[in-house]
Amino acid sequence: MKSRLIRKMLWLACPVFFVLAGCSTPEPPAPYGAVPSPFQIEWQKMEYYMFIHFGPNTFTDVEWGDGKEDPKVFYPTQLDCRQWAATAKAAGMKAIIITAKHHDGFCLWPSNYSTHTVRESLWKDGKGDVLRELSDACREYGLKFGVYLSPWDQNHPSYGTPEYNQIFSNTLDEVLSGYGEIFEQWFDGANGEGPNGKRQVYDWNMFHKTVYRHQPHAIIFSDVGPGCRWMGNEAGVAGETNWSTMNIEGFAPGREAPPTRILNSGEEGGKAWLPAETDVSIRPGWFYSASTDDRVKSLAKLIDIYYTSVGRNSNLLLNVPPDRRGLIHPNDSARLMEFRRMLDETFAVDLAKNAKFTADHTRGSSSKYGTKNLSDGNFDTYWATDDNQLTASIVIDFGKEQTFNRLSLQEYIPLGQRVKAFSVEYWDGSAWQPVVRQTTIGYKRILCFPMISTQKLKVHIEEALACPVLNGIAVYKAPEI
Ligand code: OTN
Repeated sequence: MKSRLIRKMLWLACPVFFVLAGCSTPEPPAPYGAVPSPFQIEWQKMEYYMFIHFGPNTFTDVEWGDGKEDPKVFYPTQLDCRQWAATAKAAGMKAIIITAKHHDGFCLWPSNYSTHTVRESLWKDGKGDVLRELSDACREYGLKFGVYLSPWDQNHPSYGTPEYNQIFSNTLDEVLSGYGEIFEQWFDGANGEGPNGKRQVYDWNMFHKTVYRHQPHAIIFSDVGPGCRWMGNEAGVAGETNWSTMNIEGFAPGREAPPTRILNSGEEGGKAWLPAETDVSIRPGWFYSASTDDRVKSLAKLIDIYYTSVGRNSNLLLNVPPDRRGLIHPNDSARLMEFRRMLDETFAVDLAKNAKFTADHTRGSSSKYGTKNLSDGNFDTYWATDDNQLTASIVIDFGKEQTFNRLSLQEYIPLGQRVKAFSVEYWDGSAWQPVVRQTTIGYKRILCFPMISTQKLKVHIEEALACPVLNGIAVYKAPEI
């Protein structure tokens, strides 16, 4: 009787013992290296949005105007920004960024700092404002709105003088204070100044201060950000290795940009958090041309681009150029809807949603950092290992044979980007067989491979700069194209 009473008292005392012995939940991993701002995190979650190249080039059939075009050539007969916004929304895009001022210096709004604007055009008798119509349409359709302003301006008489920097800053003032929230400010680094051209020394500090004065949360795009970076080509192909970190000291957009291989892959351990943005056009050119109506990128090509951009830790900025009516051409919108349907079909069902995830290492053996966080759909819960544990394996047991050809992995980037190499294997019933060995993960890495049928899949983190922290693993079956 006495011994039973003692045993019962010990069991009751047990939890108190553990608490007193300090067996509490371990602290979260400390952030590693450069980490994103809250605004860069929200930007990264947008993943896919529309670029619009529209201006005099639409009517002159060139990619780079020379600033000498007559403003009267700009005359869209049926301009409808709501059609652009409705198309982007139906395509599953989250925003529209428009070339408010391209290299020809033509302003899509009646700027007080230029005479090469819609005011001097025939459109709406010079009383129109494309930025007003598009920003209103984006608001109506629940899309974010962004602007591209080319620092290079072949029309402005002050270009090439110190005074031009203030004039460009004034145009930024107008655009960034007059059309509501701007989620992204896009600075093209293209600059075709030749030996006869006027060479402009840009005051980037002034430009950035102007942006943040009006739009403190805006993501500034350029070769070297500071919000996001160009990923080094216009083919839609981010690096298989793609770090969202980079060193930008001593670099500037355009001629003084880092080498494209660095832009493409980022830099392991880079001091700045500078995620990649992949900009690519649905047509061969950036502006509309009737000659390319039958050269809209194929569905297969767009799918490839999705996996070499969003599937490689980069956002996808897909350019869709409105035609001379001021409308998105039916060939482009039809392809965008095919693309949307294919993405929806591919990612409709996560085959790992109800699978059993087990890891050989879990931080503090605590469920707070357990593998259940990998399939709960919550961005802010994650699996992690102890600080000194840089390798680990996660086995996904589907409970029955599953057939699939896509694997999506996500790191919890608020704590930095850590994974340097990983491999994937499947169980063939008696042994583990290799699927793929890759490098970085980042915000999102989607692996494509031939159809596999198995009950178990293993993800092995082979090398990491700090303890791995993953907040998502998913498995999909994409239709064969
Ligand atoms: O002729 N170009 O200027 C050019 C050709 C091929 C690829 C890019 C460029 S320009 C380049 O555009 C990027 C955005 O797509 C960035 O703005 C870079 O700064 C700019 O140099």
